[in-house]
Amino acid sequence: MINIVNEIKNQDNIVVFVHENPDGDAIGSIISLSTALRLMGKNVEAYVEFYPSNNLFLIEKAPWVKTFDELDTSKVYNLAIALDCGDKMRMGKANEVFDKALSTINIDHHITNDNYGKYNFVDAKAAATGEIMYDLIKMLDIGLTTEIAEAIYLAIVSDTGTFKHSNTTPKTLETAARLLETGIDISYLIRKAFYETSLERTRCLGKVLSSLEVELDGKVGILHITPEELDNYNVDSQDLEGMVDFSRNIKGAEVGIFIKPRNGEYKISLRSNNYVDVAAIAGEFGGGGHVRAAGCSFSDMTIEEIKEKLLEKIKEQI
Ligand SMILES: [Mn+2]
Repeated sequence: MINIVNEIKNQDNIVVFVHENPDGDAIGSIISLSTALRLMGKNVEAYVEFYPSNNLFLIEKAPWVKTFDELDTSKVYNLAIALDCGDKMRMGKANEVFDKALSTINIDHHITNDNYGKYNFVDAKAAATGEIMYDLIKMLDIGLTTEIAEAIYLAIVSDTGTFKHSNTTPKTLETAARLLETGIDISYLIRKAFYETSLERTRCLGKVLSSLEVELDGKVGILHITPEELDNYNVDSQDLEGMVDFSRNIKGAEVGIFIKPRNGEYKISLRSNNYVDVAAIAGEFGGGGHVRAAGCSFSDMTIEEIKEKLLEKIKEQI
């Protein structure tokens, strides 16, 4: 980590990226680090693929975080920093800019990360990249402002499912305690990020739930929505986040699957409760993630064919 701290201190003209389809950890990490770099007086730019609607309330306070629409892929930065991005290709369009940068840093907590940066810090024990941001920002000698604390808190509660997933460690809670000491309004933050929802999303959830099927003696719950069905609802693909949990929360289920359309293919969310390694299953199909939460994509296949492929692999672990 000290190499990374020194590199950041010595550099200027910095760009920060996170993975495509950014989640709360990605958003919280990019806001917290870019805020800290600005407080250090650095020229810093930050780009995400799009703004997830449930995190807009925080992004609005960090107007320098732009979307890919404004990313100039020909620009050469002195330093590019990738956060929460287990695979370089998951940066999407930003990957090209990352490659061109004169120096690169990769900070992440995905166990599958292959250290693609010039400087790397990958801690698979960290519950969220936001947890690493807390340590990094402290080492950069930047105080914990309300803005930084809110962003890191969002990152941590997003990846731990508000401290209920097994990745939550004593260190996670200690970090959260330090964030709470700044006086941030955590109940407002959690309501905005996790519970407030649109009428359209609630209606779409009804459709998704009605697709439920159970397989392998009730050990696998499967949800899906087709592109045609999705067209009937005014929702974005990020509005479908979290729906997968309904399939793994059924009593007796070990694995939950949600098959949803995204960019002309099917994106698969996989979750497990106790013993199935869904990262390994996603890995079989070119995806990745964590042991209990992973994802992959399929193109040119029907939902039935996808289910069959996934069940074949899941069967080996059940
Ligand atoms: Mn993460």
